[in-house]
Amino acid sequence: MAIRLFQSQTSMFCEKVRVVFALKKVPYEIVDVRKDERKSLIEFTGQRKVPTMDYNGKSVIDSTVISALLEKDYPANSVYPDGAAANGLCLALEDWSDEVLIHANHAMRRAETPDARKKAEEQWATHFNALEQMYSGKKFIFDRMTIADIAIFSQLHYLYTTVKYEIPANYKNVLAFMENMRQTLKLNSLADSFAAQSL
Ligand SMILES: N[C@@H](CCC(=O)N[C@@H](CS)C(=O)NCC(=O)O)C(=O)O
Repeated sequence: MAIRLFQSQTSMFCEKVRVVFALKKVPYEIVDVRKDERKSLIEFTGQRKVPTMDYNGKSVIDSTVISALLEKDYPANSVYPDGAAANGLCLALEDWSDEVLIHANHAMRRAETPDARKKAEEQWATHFNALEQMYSGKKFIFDRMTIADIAIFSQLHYLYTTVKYEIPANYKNVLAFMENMRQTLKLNSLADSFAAQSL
């Protein structure tokens, strides 16, 4: 039995999960769903979404569920903070990133008129303002890198690599966070997607 990750290299949710696998040093195989237009994924799970994990024959869908399961079965190098209060806040921030920042990414990517672009930039300004304060004087939101940082990084990284929008220079803490993540994940450049199997 083995672990397989059905994924696509450009998906931000897949990148989130790849970082969790790498931090925890869990060996896994990659199945690139673009190679067969998701045929093997649909055969295995009856649905199209990535990331999906084949966990020794059992299908596990959704980056949040996959990360939580890996944490339970591979608790070393935890990606959640200590203590229930911090953990609850971390889960809320993971969800905010996955469910809210994703829409700002889609809005920016799909903006075809100056008005739509302006609205997307306004959405991002709201989020950058929140993030700028979250990362004030901190490398990570909690006492170590957690799933909240990883989820936020994945969305901001997608904004940079795929949407081709650069974080404005006045958000110094957000830019410092991205540079810190780049170094921690050993990326040569922020233009690269995270591909390492372990850190
Ligand atoms: N909440 C899910 C979101 C997953 C998701 O939206 N995946 C996209 C790629 S980024 C996908 O596979 N879309 C294809 C589809 O829905 O058919 C997660 O965290 O894994």
